[in-house]
This record gives sequence, structure tokens and C-alpha cells, in this order.
Amino acid sequence: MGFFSKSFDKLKGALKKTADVLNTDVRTLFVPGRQIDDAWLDEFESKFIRGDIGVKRVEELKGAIREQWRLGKIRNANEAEEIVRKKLLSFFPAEDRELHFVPSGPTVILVAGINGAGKTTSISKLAWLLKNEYQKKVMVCASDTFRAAAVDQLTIWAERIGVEIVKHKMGSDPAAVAYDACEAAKARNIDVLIVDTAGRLHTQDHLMRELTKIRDVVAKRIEGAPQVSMLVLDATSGQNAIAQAQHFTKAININGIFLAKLDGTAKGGVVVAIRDQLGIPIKFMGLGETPQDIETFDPERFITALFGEKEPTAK
Ligand SMILES: Nc1nc2c(ncn2[C@@H]2O[C@H](COP(=O)(O)OP(=O)(O)O)[C@@H](O)[C@H]2O)c(=O)[nH]1
Ligand SMILES: [Mg+2]
Repeated sequence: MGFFSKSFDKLKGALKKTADVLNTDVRTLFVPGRQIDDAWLDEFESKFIRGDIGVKRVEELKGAIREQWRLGKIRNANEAEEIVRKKLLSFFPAEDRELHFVPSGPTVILVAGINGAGKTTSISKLAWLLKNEYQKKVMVCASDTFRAAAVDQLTIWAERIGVEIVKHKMGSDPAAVAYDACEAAKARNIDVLIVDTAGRLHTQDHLMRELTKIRDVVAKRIEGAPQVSMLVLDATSGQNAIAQAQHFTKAININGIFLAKLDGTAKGGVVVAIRDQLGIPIKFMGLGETPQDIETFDPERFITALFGEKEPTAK
């Protein structure tokens, strides 16, 4: 409970910018006393489009309000807020956002994304969470051998968090590091192995193939692995993030999104757009630069954080 409420406060804090935009921008739509009419519906549309939710979804929201209004079921703008909240929630289908651990042997999380998306930082968050909240024995694998700084960065986090690390020299074959990490994880009874990889662009064919090769090595060493192929996306990069994702999915069958840097954007609506266009569950959110700045994604809590706590309506 403590963890939940503490991190919920953090979520609200981190989404403050987003919430501020909604408060100053969108929330003025819903103040009691305002009446729904065509001008109000137009204002609703333009304000929601600015939140990066995506035009199609904004039209759906607007349509739902208009229908209720035409039927005479609602008249006041504040009555529309409940429709919007419910509808936003319906944009997130019931889907599996949990991490599942195999009963025996290591569960492997393979992490990919473009340069600077937040992969290594997000790995430190996952390692922290898995160790401290799930009581798992965690190992990280430094398969980003492209830059010496990348190995150092992961080493520092691993030491601070207190998890094991497998690494080679800079420039060595990333698949060979993954091979060693898999063997070490099995030998040392590791519960979760998290594999860091170098940033790459979808246009870099050889690097995309290298990613597939890392995946194949992991699959060969540990049956059923990697159970999670996680794509780290930078929430501040909007539509670009969505374009990248499609290519990564081709290389390694992405089945989870880690949405980093949600604290840095005033357009939290991008969460809706990403879920819509990718059809892949968002599992975690990054809300800052330290290992503790992680939150599991839950649509209901997310929408509450965006709109602010709903006061119980007197009926
Ligand atoms: N504000 C904020 N910064 C982040 C977050 N995740 C990563 N960063 C920063 O983004 C930069 C790139 O992160 P890094 O993990 O090295 O990216 P990588 O190249 O994908 O491994 C670093 O300065 C991180 O501190 C986040 O959730 N919020
Ligand atoms: Mg990195």
C-alpha cells in the first residue's frame, strides 16, 4: 500500500505538466455552469487535439459527448467529464501488463530502442524494482559494447543497486556477451536477466540483424527466453516513437513498451496514441532519472493523474 500510494503521488507529480495543461486548458471545458453547444464541442476538439491523443480518438470522444447531448441526456459541460474519463479508459483494452516469471531458471528481458531513448536508465529502474519490490535475484548484461561509456554506465548502476553484471570489453560481440550472461545466470540461479543493447536506427540493417542475433542466442541458451522483448520509447518524441516501434517489432517481436521520460512532456495523451497505433501493451513508465522513478502502467491511475482526483458526486 505504501509503495502504491507513494508512487501514485510521484506519478501525479511527474505528470504535473500534463495535468497543468489539462487543468488550464482542458479543465476549463468542464467547469460547472458551462453549457454544451456547438461552440463548446469545437473548443473541446481543439483543446484535446493539442494533448497529442490523436485526431481519431478526439473525434470519438467528441462524438460520444455529442450523442448524449443530442439525446438530451446531458446539458452541462461538467456532465461530459465522466463520459470522457470512461471513454479514455476504454481506449486501453484489458491486456496483460504484468511481468511474468518462469517457475524455474532465469526470466530474460531483452531491451531495445534507439540511442538516447532511455534504455540503460530504464534497465536500472527495472533492476531496482525487481530486486526491491519483487525480491528477485537480478543480473544485468552489458550487450551495448558499442561505447565504453555504455558499459561503465550500466556497471555503476549495477553496483549502486546491488545486482550482478556480466560484461566484456568495449567493441566485443554483443551476442557473445549475451551468451555468457545466459550461462552465468543459469549457474548462479538468477531469477531475472536484463539485457542492455546498443541504440540503433531501423535504417541500420546490420544493427537490426545484430539485435535479432542477440535474441537468437538468448533463445538458444535459455528455453522460452527472452520472455519479454521490451522497447524503450522516449515519450517526448511523439509520433517518431511510433514509427520506430514498428521496425523493432519486426526484428525481435516486441511484446512490451517501457515509456521513458513521461516526466518531460506536457503531452501525456501520447500514451493513448502509442497504445492505439502499436497494439503493444505499455508496461512501465519512466518518470525521472533515478532507479526509483518507475511506475507500472495502469490506465485508470494514469487517467486519474491526468484529470486529478474526482470528487465524489452527490447523488
Ligand atoms: N527525465 C527523464 N530522463 C530520463 C528518463 N529515462 C532516461 N532519461 C535520461 O535520458 C538520457 C539517455 O538515457 P540512457 O538510459 O543513457 O539512454 P540509452 O541510450 O537508450 O541507453 C539520460 O540523460 C537519462 O538520464 C526518464 O524517465 N525521465
Ligand atoms: Mg544505453
